[in-house]
Amino acid sequence: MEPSISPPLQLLDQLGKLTTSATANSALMLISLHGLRRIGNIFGSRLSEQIMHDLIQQLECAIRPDDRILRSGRFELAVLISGLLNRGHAVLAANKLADILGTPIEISKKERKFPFSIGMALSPEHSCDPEQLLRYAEIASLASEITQTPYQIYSHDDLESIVTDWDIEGDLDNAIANNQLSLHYQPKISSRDGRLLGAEALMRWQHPVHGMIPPDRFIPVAENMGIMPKLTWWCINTALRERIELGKPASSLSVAVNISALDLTDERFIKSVLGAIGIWDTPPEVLTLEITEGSLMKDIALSADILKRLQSYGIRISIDDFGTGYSSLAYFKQLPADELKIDRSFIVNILDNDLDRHIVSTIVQMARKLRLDIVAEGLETALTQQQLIELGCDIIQGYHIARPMPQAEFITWSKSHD
Ligand code: G
Ligand code: G
Ligand code: MN
Repeated sequence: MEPSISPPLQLLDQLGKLTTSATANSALMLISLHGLRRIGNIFGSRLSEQIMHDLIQQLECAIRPDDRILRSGRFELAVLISGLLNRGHAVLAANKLADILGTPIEISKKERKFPFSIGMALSPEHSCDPEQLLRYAEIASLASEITQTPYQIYSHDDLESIVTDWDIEGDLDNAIANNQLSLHYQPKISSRDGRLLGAEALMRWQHPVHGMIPPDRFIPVAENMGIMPKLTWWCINTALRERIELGKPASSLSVAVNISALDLTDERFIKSVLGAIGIWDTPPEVLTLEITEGSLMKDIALSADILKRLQSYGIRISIDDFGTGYSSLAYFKQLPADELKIDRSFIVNILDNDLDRHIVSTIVQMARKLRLDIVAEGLETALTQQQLIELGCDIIQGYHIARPMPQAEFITWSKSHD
C-alpha cells in the first residue's frame, strides 16, 4: 500500500493552489483545539471526533463559499480566507471564528469551554509562498497560545523572539563555561549618614551575537530549561569570591544575591549555599538571599522551610519587591525574613501620591514592630530620599545613589564614597 501524504504536505499542496488562484488578499488561519485533545483523553476519540465534526460544520456556515477549511491534524484546522479587502477584514473573520470556538459545549451535562488558539498570516503582506505562510501562521498560533489570546496575527517580532529564545536556550548552558556571565553591583546605603552597607549582585550576560541580554529575558528561559540552580550557584559563588576582592570595607560589607523560587523547591539548595560560604570563608550574616514575595506563593510550605533552615545558619533572608505579590499578611507571617524591600513602584510616587506614601509608611511601621530591616529600592531623587528618611526608612538603593556597575567600578565607587 502506498503511504498517504502527511496532512501538512497536503495542506501545503492545497495552499499552493489557493494562493495562486486567490485574486486579492488572503489569510491563512491555523486553529489548534487544545481542549479537544483533553476531551479525547478523558472521554475517548469518538466524542472528540464528533465535536470536531460539529465545529467544522459551524465554521463552514460562517465563512464565505470561496473560503476553504482543511483538517491539518487530529486537533488542528487550517482555514484559508480569500478576497479580503484589507487587514481589518481578516480580524473580523478571526473574531467570527473565535466566537464559534469559544461557545461552551455541553458534555456530560456540564457546559464546558475549551481552550484553543488561532494564528493568522496574511498573503501577500507576510508572504506569497505557501511554506512561509504556513510557518508564519504557526508562529502566530504559538504566540496566541503563549499570550492566551483567542487569535494573533503574525508579526516579525514574534519570529524574532522565538528565534532568540531558541538561541538563548542553546547558548545559556555554555554561558558560564564561556565566561559570558558577570555580576554588576548596586550599593545599599544607610539613608541617614550615607554609610555603605552592602551591595545587591545582579547578573549580566554578554552574548557574543545578541549583545547584553538582561536577566528579565534569560532567567525565565533558564527556569524553563531547569538550569536555574546552576546559575544561582554560579551567582552565589561569584558574589562571595568578588566580595573578598572589594578591599578595605569588605569585611563588614554584605552582599545580596537574588534567588529564584525554583531554587527553593529542592532541599539540596541548602547544602549548596552552605558549601559556598564554606569555600569563601564567608561569615553567614554577610550573605543575604533576596527572594521575590510573589514568586513564592506556589509551594509556600517547602520554600518557607528551606528559607528557615538557611536562616538558622545565620544567612539573611530578604523579601524583594514587597507589596506586589498580592499576598495576605497571614501568608507573609509564614515567611522567615530579616529584611523587606519595598517595591520601587511605591517609592517612585511617594512625593505626589498620598496613598503610596501611606503604604510605605505602614510597611515601615510594620517592619519595625517585626524587627526587620527595611530597604527602599528604586530611589531616583534627593527629594524622595528626604521623604524616606522622614518616613523612617533606614536603607536605600537606587539610581540616585548609583546604578548597578561592574565589580571594578564598584570598588572605585566604594572608595570614593567613604
Ligand atoms: O538588573 P536588573 O538589573 O535589570 O534585574 C532585573 C531582574 O532580574 C530583577 O528582578 C532581579 O531580581 C533579577 N535578577 C538579576 N540578577 C539575578 C540573579 O542572579 N538571579 C535571579 N534569580 N534573578 C536576578
Ligand atoms: O527585582 P529587583 O529588586 O531584584 O530588581 C532590581 C532591578 O531594579 C534591576 O533591574 C536594577 O537595575 C533596577 N533598579 C535599581 N535601581 C533602580 C532605580 O532607581 N530605578 C529604576 N527604574 N530601576 C532600578
Ligand atoms: Mn533584588
